[in-house]
Amino acid sequence: LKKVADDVKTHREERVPWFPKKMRDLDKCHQLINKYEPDLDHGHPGFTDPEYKKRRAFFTDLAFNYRAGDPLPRVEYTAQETATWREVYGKLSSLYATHACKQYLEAFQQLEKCCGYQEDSIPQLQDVSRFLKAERTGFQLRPAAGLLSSRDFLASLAFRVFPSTQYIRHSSSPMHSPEPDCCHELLGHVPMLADKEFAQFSQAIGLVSLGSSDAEIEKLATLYWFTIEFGLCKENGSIKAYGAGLLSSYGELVYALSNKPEHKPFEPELTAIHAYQDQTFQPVYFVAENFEDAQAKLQKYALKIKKPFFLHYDPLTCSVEVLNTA
Ligand code: TIH
Ligand code: FE2
Repeated sequence: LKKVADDVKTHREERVPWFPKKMRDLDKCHQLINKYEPDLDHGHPGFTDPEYKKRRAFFTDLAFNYRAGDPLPRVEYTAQETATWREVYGKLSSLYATHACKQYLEAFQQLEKCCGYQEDSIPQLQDVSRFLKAERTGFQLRPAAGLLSSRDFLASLAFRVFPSTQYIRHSSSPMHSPEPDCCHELLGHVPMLADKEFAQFSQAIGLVSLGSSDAEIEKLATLYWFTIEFGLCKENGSIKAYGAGLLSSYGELVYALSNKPEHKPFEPELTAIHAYQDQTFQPVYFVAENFEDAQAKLQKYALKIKKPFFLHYDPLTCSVEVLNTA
């Protein structure tokens, strides 16, 4: 089913895909890609675990019942879930000093100091969201039931809203998960969202996506994938990770910075059409000079996407103004 705009038309009366104009509209942006869920994916580590599937249904309900403005639900995690977190946290935090970019390390320290990041308990989305919003970049979290469609996911970023899953990966596979989970959000995304330049870069991709065609969304999602999820960047002559999919997977973080995969320079035109892997490790990673440069390149790329209107984001009302050029 395609959502169609009621209020934006091109000069030829072609219809522009519906898109959210204000934060509340994100309540309608929850289309899921469920091919990697434990219920449907035979390769999922939780596929044969009925207890795990039951627990996941609880988290699905939490996310679907959430509406913009509600407090983020607080969850009491089980001993087994906390044990999985402990293992992931312990293993990964031993790698960060050598593998993560400086922006990540800075934020991670802050999160340990001010936001209860530690291996003995899983941080609550509510506390983390408040920290990001009130003290760092204005980004806030919103519960997601799983992997969202690219269009809905990218649209959220335009409003500095980051959809976050709240369940944890299956205990049998702590070092890599085929789908996002709270380890991925909390250890991969959150520290980067605390960085001002990175937050701006993330919102910029989101804004470009609003009202774009399906073909453009596909390219933007690929750009998103090779930057925010699996991006590498230069730092004092060496290469570090800033992509969340790397920073939350011990296995892939080690692999990405080894000499096994290919490293290519980040060039939006080429990166946007590169094939990607969403089940195992990437065969290629793209290396940015720095976030400023990545954003400048992205803006240049965005200018070439033809849309029959201009968008202006108003941070005071958290809404986009649509200026029709037709
Ligand atoms: N593979 C990541 C992890 O193990 O944490 C999770 C994902 C990132 C992107 C898609 S799934
Ligand atoms: Fe992610």
